[in-house]
Amino acid sequence: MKKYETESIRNVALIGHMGAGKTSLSEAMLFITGLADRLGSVDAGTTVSDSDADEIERKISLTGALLPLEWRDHKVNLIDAPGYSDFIGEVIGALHVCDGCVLVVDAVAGVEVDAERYWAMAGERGLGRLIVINKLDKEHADFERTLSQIREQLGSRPVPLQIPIGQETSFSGMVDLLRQKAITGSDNAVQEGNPPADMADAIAGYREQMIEAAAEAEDSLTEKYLDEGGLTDQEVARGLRVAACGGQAVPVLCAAATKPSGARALLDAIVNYLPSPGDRAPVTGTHPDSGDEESRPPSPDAPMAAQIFKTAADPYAGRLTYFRTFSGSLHSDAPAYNAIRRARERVGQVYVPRGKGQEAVPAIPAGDIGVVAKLHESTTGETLCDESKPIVLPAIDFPAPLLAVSIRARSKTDEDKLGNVLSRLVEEDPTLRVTHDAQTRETILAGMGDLHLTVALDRIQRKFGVAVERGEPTVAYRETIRGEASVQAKYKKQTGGRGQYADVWVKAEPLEHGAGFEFVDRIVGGVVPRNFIPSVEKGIREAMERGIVAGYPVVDLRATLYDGSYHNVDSSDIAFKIAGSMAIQKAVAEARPALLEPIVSVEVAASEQYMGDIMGSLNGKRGRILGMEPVGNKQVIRALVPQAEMFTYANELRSLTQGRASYTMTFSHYEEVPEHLAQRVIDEKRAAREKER
Ligand SMILES: Nc1nc2c(ncn2[C@@H]2O[C@H](COP(=O)(O)OP(=O)(O)OP(=O)(O)O)[C@@H](O)[C@H]2O)c(=O)[nH]1
Ligand SMILES: [Mg+2]
Repeated sequence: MKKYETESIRNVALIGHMGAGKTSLSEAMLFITGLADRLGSVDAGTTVSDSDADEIERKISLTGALLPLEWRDHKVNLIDAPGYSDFIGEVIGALHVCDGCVLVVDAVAGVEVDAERYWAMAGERGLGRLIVINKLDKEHADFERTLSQIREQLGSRPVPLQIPIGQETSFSGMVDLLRQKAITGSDNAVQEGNPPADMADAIAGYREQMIEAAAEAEDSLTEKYLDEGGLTDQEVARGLRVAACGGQAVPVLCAAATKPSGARALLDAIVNYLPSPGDRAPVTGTHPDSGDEESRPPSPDAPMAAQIFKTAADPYAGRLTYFRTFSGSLHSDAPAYNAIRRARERVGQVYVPRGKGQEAVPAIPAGDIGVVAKLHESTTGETLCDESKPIVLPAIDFPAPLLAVSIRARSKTDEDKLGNVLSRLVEEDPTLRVTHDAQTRETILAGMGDLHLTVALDRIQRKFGVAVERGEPTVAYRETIRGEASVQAKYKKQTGGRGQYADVWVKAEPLEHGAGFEFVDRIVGGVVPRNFIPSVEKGIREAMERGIVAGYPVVDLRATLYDGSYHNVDSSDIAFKIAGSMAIQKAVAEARPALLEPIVSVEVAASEQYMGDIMGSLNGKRGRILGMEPVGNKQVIRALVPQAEMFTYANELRSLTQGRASYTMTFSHYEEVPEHLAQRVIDEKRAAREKER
């Protein structure tokens, strides 16, 4: 691959609801650019992107695939993200390092719930955005209906750059509205011609909308349009680029990925309308020592700053680290500095994927994305930089897990390996967490949902050869407080020789939902010596992590250390840690503790006749119905339901509707568990611990 300037790079995430056709579309792009010698298919398990055994088996994407390709003297770093919301961590990682995205929407199913979610995430991050309406060749495809869903559900202004010629089985290509040409045939043998005569009105109407959207994007274009009543093709393109980058309007393209049709025009649109890394404002981070803000421009000559967005365990190559260079250049066989760990890394050979293979490169300059094997220290979210110009870029915000299962190795030998395997798994996937319940002696694996955990357990078996059994699902309850309490805790022990002494006063107050934990040090006059204060905090944190009332982590709480006393000889770190732990346990117990449970947002789609039964069953699960609306020939019910009630929903819904309904479930927020149920949860957890003893 030749060398590309920052302006000629496009980092683009392909996002969308599960099964919309992202992988098929990526495969089509690889095929027409010569990086795949034949057009692979998801159904046959032959795509470049879905190449893991578990992706092939399930026919869905489970990880984001980095697929660099070259088009019209540009380098396009495509990241084909999974659609299934359990794998949202991969979407977040991809959006973090991309400047633009393409939302793929299924013309049959329309705009679905995860499309809405990922679209909003891309918008919040200020990415340039395009939409492709795919599967136009499929029965029940509807271009116009999808456009109105984009307007209503995504709250965006769709501006078609193309309109389909025919639809469903009669789909034969599209009209390029800017050039007013019909593009037919498959992508590797396209034919251009005059548009069908009966489409003249539609073309004129959509073309007008497109020109207006371009004119409104920039003041000078608006003026010209108003004065002269038109714009040149170049001006339209310029306006569309401004609109796509700023979000005022969204260029929409057409595709039938598996034909393949639409991939060429999509690549053109990516190059023409999405931003380059050079269009980005400088990245900002902090200096690891002073904490002062630092910024780095997207220029290959500036000091280096690169961020890791993905870590993968490759059975042959070992640990693979995917990174984007935001500033400067990350060179092969050169040192790099991880400022947060204060560690030097030896970077080996850097490379970029190329189709199913890879290509070694001397460096990854600002704006580009690359891979390196066998870094020892650094993991996902961390920054690599010049040691003389250290910077820490903001961490990538991955969501906390929602569902947990207990796991157990099948044999003693596997048990010995399990710990190591789990830590590698967690390193690969920042949305997985492993905890050990010291009291029940269980290992708990927590993730984003059932499929996420199933895939993780399969990987333990398949990739690392360790056989594991899965226990009962457990809800990731949390504890919090509703009131305040100020308490004293004194830890004092006098056993021959040196004793132990620590005395602290701690106040606990509730914080708003999602605020986490805050420790405030209000000690004056050295009544608790400076050097012991971190131990108090540590004791508090550890007790909160273990849980106080029911053994679930305590969240959304501020602990203020405001008084205490010490002993010249007997006070120690450990004594203050124990006192901190005792204090928070006492304070939480007195501050009206409450249990929180995860609430999921559920969307069920089925035909009208099943609506009554579906609503009845959701109501029976403490669900709150938010609304119902027709989508295509179905009704979609939206509801908020406690996750604890939803474990067997797949089976229930199947029997309620003879398998004719589908549903999606995504985490929404935490809510207090009603009092009468909370006691039961606490008792059950206690009983489980008793049993293990
Ligand atoms: N008829 C038709 N089928 C398509 C088209 N695009 C994709 N498909 C089929 O739709 C299914 C899902 O396609 P994928 O490319 O895996 O979709 P995806 O968006 O990558 O799915 P996830 O990664 O699992 O979210 C496969 O069976 C494809 O063959 C299309 O344009 N027309
Ligand atoms: Mg896919």
